[in-house]
Amino acid sequence: MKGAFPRKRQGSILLLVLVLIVVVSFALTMFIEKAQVEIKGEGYYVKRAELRKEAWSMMEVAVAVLADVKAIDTALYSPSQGWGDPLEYANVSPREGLDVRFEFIDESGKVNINTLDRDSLILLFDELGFDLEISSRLSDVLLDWIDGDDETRIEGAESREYSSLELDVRPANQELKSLDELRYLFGFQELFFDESGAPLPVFRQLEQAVSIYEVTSLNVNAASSLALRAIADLDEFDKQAIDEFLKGFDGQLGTSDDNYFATADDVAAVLVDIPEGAPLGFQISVLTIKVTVSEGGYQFTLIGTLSVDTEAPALEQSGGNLSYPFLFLDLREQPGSNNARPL
Ligand SMILES: [Ca+2]
Ligand SMILES: [Ca+2]
Repeated sequence: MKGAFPRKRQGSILLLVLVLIVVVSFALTMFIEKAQVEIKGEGYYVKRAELRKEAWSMMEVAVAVLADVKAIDTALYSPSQGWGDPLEYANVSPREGLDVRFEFIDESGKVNINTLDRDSLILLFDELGFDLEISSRLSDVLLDWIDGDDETRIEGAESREYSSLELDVRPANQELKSLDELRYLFGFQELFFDESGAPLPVFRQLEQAVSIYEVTSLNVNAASSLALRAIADLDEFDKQAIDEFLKGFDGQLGTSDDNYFATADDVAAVLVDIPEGAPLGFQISVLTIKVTVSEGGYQFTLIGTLSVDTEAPALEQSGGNLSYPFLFLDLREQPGSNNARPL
């Protein structure tokens, strides 16, 4: 016997050491992986903060450009006035590597869904391709959601009907605050959203035709054919005449010779037979600006809706001298789950 331990004992110590090495390396690997995930997470927040700042600055650029154009032309009619590309207009270049995209949505070219009566709603859903049975059901459900009472229309739904659902949903009994709210209404979810809750193409079509903002006269420069039909009583022929005028001589939209209606005479010249009392205008009253900045596989979106006719009240700190050119009706960052995500 030479060693202090018998051979068998030495074998089990060796095994113990090996096991320890395996455990330690496993723990180390786990630690490194976790640290990597945390570093990635940290990077995400840093990037989001950075892109948020850029998006807000770009929103300021867009608003400044709109204010400038409005000061010169006295009103906003259409991006063809030159504000469609705010960076070019203002001669501002984003810092290197940053991609900036602007999207303008003229809410005054749409119908306020909250004020449509049953017949107009049925027409709207019919235009979106639903049959009469579905269209009239959707209309009743929507009207019950908006009306202040708790009496169920023939095909509608009030809190009694919603109480049979697993989800804790009740009619708002007030106007829609956002079109996204529609996902909670009976029947709308299946028809306008997919199983994961993402909007279907028909929801996008709806968004182009209606809005939740109060618009007193429809801007002919941006009016959807549905809006023209539903509230101005115009037909497809009139819409074609309008489109031809907007396209300019080359017959294409988005080129430098695009026209826009800037006076009542312009409208009268193109639409010879305007139905009496049709609420037709040629100016933008409510405009949504969507700014998306992206860099290095991350993007961030900021959305603002402003009333073009209304100046914001003067700031008290400026002694009443400094006022914002427009009144923001809504300003929101795209919900966190969709914002600043790696693309
Ligand atoms: Ca109701
Ligand atoms: Ca009701």
